[in-house]
Amino acid sequence: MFSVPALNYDYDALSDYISADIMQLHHDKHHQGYVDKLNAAVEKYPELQGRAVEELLVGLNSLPDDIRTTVRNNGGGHYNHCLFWVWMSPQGGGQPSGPLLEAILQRYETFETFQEEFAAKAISVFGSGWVWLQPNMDIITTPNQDSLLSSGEPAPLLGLDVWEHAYYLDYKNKRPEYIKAWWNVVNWPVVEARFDATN
Ligand code: MN3
Repeated sequence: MFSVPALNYDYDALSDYISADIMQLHHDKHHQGYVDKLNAAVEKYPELQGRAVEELLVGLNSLPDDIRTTVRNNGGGHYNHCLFWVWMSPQGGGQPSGPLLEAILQRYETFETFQEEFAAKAISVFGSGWVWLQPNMDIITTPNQDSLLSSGEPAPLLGLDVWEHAYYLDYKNKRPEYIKAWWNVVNWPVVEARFDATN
């Protein structure tokens, strides 16, 4: 059975940028909803039980027809959100350092240019989706809760949820303001460790 991991910080820990109301709803209701639907789908197939969510997403096309879309949406939602919670921290913000910063600068010349390109991609997502930084420094988007793992991509280094549920209570329709604020909570040491692990 899959479960929603506890946050490493209090619901109000990011409240200068993301309110406790959003964090609680997003974590306890939205993420829990993905987990409940994922569990209900996998329950029908004993042979799938015990598989990691990553395995299910990588092998999406070989899953039984009747649960493939459910796993795509809710397995993807579970995987994406597990990462999202640890990509944020009340001690976050600033810039990365070390090899990750070097790779960003090699590709984007300045950290600010990287942030601008990431924000532009995040703003470009029509409707609900995510924007990702990949190990090769590409910035790409996915619709809905689609996981990069299902399209043969490596696991992302960093990602931002641009579903309205992630920001609407605080920022209303102003997605660019949410993106700008979010940089202040990005947990760069986690992103650096993910990058180091790919090299
Ligand atoms: Mn979300």
